[in-house]
Amino acid sequence: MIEDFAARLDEAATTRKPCAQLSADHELSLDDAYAVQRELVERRLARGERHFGVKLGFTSKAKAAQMGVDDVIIGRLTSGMVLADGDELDLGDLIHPRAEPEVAFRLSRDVEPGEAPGPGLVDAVAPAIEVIDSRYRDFKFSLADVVADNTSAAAVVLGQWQPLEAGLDNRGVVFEVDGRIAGAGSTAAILGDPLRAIPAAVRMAQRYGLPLTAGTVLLAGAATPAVALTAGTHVSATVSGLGRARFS
Ligand code: OOG
Repeated sequence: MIEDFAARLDEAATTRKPCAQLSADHELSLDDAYAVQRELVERRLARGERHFGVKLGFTSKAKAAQMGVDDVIIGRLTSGMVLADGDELDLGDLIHPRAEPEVAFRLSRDVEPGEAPGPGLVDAVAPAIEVIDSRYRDFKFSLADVVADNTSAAAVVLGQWQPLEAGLDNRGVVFEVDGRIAGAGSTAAILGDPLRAIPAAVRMAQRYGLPLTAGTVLLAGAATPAVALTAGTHVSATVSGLGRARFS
């Protein structure tokens, strides 16, 4: 079952044809869903992609309400998802992509299995944009469905890294499409303080066996609801004091 489900989601992504929710005709536990996610990511790695990071989802109440779910989830980022700042994203590779402004952290060293998340694990922070693209029809899913689908992860753009600083808890976030404001909020939307995403990501990664090696990027989750992408637009996310991330 796990293999079949991963194959179904992988095919939806590679052929750009959305599929039915797995939970529509199967009881899918959260553990099963993380097993499907692992298998799905293994397929990317088998095609030559490398581990890049982990991402949290539904760390913001607005996001969770937008999608009708209310638990934090974790997924994985691979090298094939990474765009350089200012690069072009090809919408033809995606089904119904949406973008959201985020904050990214970087692990300074390997986290040992079972190690409690403490200070010094993260040495850098950057503004980021995550592109999500549900492999399910109409972007509709249950919590287990979206976990199996690697939390809708599709692409990520990071701005400049800078040394981790204190006081990230209430920074203005402005999300622009072609210079018009498409979303605005505060980093407070991310678990009250995006720094809380660090222990949350470490605990969830340890629980579900996601890698936490030195250099792993942690995406803390969206600060505003996601915005559907249309061709030919310029998208940017600015986090006060951290600068901006962009793509076209
Ligand atoms: C799931 C991913 C949500 C976030 O930042 O909350 C997410 C989805 O909405 O498709 O990445």
